[in-house]
Amino acid sequence: MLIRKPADIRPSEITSEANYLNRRDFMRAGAIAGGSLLAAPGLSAVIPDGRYARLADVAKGPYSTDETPNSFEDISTYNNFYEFGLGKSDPAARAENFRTRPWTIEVTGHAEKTGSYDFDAFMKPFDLEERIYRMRCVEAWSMVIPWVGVSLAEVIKYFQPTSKAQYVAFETLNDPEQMPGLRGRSLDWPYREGLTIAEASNPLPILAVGIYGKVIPNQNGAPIRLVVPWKYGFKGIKSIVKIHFSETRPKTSWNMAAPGEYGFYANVNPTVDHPRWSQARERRIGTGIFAERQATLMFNGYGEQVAHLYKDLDLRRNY
Ligand SMILES: Nc1nc2c(c(=O)[nH]1)N[C@H]1C(S)=C(S)[C@@H](COP(=O)(O)O)O[C@H]1N2
Ligand SMILES: [Mo]
Repeated sequence: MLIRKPADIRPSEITSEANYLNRRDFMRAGAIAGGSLLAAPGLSAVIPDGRYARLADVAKGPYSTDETPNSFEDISTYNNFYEFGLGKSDPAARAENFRTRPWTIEVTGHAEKTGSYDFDAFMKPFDLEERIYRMRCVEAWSMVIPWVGVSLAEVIKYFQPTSKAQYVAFETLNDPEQMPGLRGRSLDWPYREGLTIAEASNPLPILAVGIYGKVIPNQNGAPIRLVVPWKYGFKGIKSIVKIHFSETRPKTSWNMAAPGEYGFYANVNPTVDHPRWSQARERRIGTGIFAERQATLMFNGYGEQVAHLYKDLDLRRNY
């Protein structure tokens, strides 16, 4: 399959000021990224296939690491997105034509505001921020990713969960026509994840819509995916179509698939080994096969921001 790798995009296509999009153009750029529009008036500022269109009005957000980010190439070609296959290169190869417009996000459950939102309408109240975060996969590899997104805490506040809401649950699109991996029974589809309201209201998590200042590649969870940097990567559910405010703890995909291996909390914890491997160290993608594995940090190094959330929890049992 022929994919247009970032390396094949001329620098002039992605770095020119003319390619910066305002907020509204970004939404329309997404329409071309989904392949639904071949040409539209007023889109001359958009790079040819729209996919890597730059986002504008992105403020520098708090909590960014100053560690060296992984390359766009690493971030967009080494992925876990089982809806597109189990191999690390499957999502990049198979999600190229994934349609991310039109895109509807349904908000349901115990909240003052609920309803069905077109992606553009959903995004409108929120400000875009860059957050450069470490991501630690439960498989013991890690990356540093410069996300662009909106604060999940702001999103939660906007929908006004009622006092009954104890958790927020998310679901990925479930479209077997577009997602070849759904034919396999690797997980019980749709992919599901969830957080407590307290976790979701912490300032760290974001709903990401971009990487390196550009519209997020399909394989990374376009048009919108969760990022929770102190938890294992599998909490970062991709291509979200449902947000549900729930009184009870939601079922989550990896916990359902292997409850003895993956818990609900899934906080990065180097002292609790996976039953089949150690979680003490991690391989930073891009450092080369001979690079030494680095120590994994409790809460992936974000303890200062989140340890208080778990002061009454036995982190060895309630993993
Ligand atoms: N819907 C969905 N979301 C998903 C996954 C998946 O298979 N399906 N994989 C998870 C895992 S295990 C990881 S490590 C991250 C990987 O995100 P990335 O490919 O953008 O680095 O996505 C998470 N979100
Ligand atoms: Mo992962």
